[in-house]
Amino acid sequence: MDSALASDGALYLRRSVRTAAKLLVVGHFAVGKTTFVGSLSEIRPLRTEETMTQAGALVDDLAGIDGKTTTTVAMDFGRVTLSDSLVLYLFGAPGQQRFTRLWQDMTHGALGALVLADTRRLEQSFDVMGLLEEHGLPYAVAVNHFDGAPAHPEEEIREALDLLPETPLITCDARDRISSTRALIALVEYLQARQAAPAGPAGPAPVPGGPAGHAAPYAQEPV
Ligand SMILES: Nc1nc2c(ncn2[C@@H]2O[C@H](COP(=O)(O)OP(=O)(O)OP(=O)(O)O)[C@@H](O)[C@H]2O)c(=O)[nH]1
Ligand SMILES: [Mg+2]
Repeated sequence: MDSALASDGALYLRRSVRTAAKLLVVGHFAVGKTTFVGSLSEIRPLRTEETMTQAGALVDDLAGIDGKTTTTVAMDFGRVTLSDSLVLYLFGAPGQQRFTRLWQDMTHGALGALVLADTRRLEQSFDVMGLLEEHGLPYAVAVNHFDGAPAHPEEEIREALDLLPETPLITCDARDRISSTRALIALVEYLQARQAAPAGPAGPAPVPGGPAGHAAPYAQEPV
């Protein structure tokens, strides 16, 4: 796949774009979702940040996270043109329990998700992985590396997160565009490989939220 960001700083889609796909960027509180979408987006990302309050400190665990003063209260949105013909729309979805209802809308039409994880609080990723499984959305996991966070061998992280052997596991720095792009490409390649795989006896896996049996990203004419 041509992994170069195709429209650096561009506002409008390239005329060559033929396929658009919606992907989610999910993870627990303060794992770096807003940072990730912001690093990657070629348009000014849509953010819904609000200042955190004392009341929020009781439910959102800030241990080990310095200098964070805002939190996402609805979603992040950004756009990445991954190749001449493929554009990705990224939706950052908060992972806290209180946002579960928002997921009904967020998951609609999504092809898959990138789960951001933090090795200091791996167990907090279970809620979002459970939600994705409930919604039938395939996902890859990207460990977002924070300063001072323990670096475990891949096998240990897989085991701790109880990942299937085929689930991609990558590391990234959400502040870095190239690193974040690599993580996204790992997800896209995984989704493409799943769709290219021979269909089982039950037929091709339907795209969640899409028309039944429609196993390819929906095609969209250039805007
Ligand atoms: N060291 C380091 N810090 C990061 C990284 N990614 C994000 N941060 C910082 O971690 C904090 C949380 O990042 P956010 O992007 O706000 O996380 P979030 O998941 O969107 O947070 P909520 O929306 O509140 O759940 C911010 O202060 C970021 O600057 C990273 O890869 N490394
Ligand atoms: Mg956020």
